[in-house]
Amino acid sequence: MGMRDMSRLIIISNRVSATTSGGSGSQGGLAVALSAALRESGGIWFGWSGAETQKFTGHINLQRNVGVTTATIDLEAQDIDEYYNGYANRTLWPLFHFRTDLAEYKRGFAGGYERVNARFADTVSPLLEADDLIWVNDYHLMPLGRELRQRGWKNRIGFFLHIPWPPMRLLLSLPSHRELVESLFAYDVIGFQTHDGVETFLDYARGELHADIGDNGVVTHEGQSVRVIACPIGIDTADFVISANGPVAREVHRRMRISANDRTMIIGVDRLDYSKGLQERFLGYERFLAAHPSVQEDIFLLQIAPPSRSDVQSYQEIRATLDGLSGRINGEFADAEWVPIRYVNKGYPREQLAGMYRAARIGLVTPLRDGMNLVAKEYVAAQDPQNPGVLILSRFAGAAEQLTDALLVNPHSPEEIADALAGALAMPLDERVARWRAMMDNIEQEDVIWWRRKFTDALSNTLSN
Ligand code: ADQ
Repeated sequence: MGMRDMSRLIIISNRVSATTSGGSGSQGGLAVALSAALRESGGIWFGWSGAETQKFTGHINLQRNVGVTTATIDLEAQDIDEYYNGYANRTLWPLFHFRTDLAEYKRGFAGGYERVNARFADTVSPLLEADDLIWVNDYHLMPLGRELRQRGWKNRIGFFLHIPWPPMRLLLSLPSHRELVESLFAYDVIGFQTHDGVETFLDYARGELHADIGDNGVVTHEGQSVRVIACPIGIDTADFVISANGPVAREVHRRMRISANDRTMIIGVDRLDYSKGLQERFLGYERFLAAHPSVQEDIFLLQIAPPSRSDVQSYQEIRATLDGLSGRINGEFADAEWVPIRYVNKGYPREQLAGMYRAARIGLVTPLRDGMNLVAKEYVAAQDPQNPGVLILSRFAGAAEQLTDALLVNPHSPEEIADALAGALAMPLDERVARWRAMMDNIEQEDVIWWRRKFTDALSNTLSN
């Protein structure tokens, strides 16, 4: 219908990370892709600046960089505590990653979440125009669509969830689960990473709300309809391939080979988060070392894990656990010339990361739950087509729906991880190439631009609530 060409796009997310350059740098693929979308259609990216202010004023900091306008607000300490560190990262994140043991339910968190969502709606409203396409991102902002409707906005408003949708029985443990889910019916389209996410959402809509499930994923509840779609996020594949072949990546690759001293490298790259299965990964790797003494010193694991959300206690705890575990495994197996795990707590620019992925014979990606997992896709995109490495991937990453040619493992089983490592090390070149080609076909077709178009087309073509 061409609506996409006519409407401005308004992207709203917790944080704003528009790129100032055209592409590369240390920016993630998401920022690159969304910035490109904004440049095409015109529009604004709105969110929290990341900064704290004494008293919330609703003052908007507008900036224009290379065709992209960003609009950011500062939040008060109490907002950051209750909304960001509280409800988003101590309630919803653990619950949606199946960690009911870590989820904390406090009325103050829920109140802060509602307050900040209302503040987002109040402050973004003066920037909106009647035919803007509004795209709300992620679990921090689930009630924002409802807040905008209450302020009279009749635009098409869509919501994309970057993390998994939890099973109904788990979601029922959230005190305000019903209100939260009902608020989603203010949207016109809800996007999930996987078909599994769509099905799990429909389970709740059917089982708890007794909603009507129609054709084409349209769900109707108390007179409001929303369309639910699976829309898996991809990476900026073309750009990542260029990075992996560029001078920075090649230099990193060369230096990694020297420092590896002919040993085979296994790589893991994750934010330091309990959902990423780092502990289970180390234990699986330990199991492999113990079972294969003869190849022990021919391999090593490079685990890159920059700390995140360090104001939250469970993140301090997982960090301490991993410090202890990597130390214990290294102490147990290392000798004067070799350590089994190189454990690094910092981030790297994308070009350097691409070179490290390419230098690794195995990409080890073992989250216990993950909405998608872009590292798995980046690892594949960075490989040498003539001599590609092997991806070992958790069945519980959203990416496993698409990357069925990875070696899929249950990350809770150290034996499965150890077996997959043995299988990957022994895999002949023709099988490596065939598996890599099949995965790369998907990563090329369903890249981040495909994802963004799929979502905005669905939103453009859906009648507004
Ligand atoms: P994350 O949980 O952050 O994202 P992921 O999808 O793996 O997880 O994305 C991480 C990004 O950060 C990747 O682009 C990666 O290269 C980068 N990164 C990680 N460690 C890094 C390091 N040490 N140095 C530099 N860069 C690093 C959430 C969801 C995911 C979902 C994404 C996008 O949890 O499931 O895939 O959003 O929707």
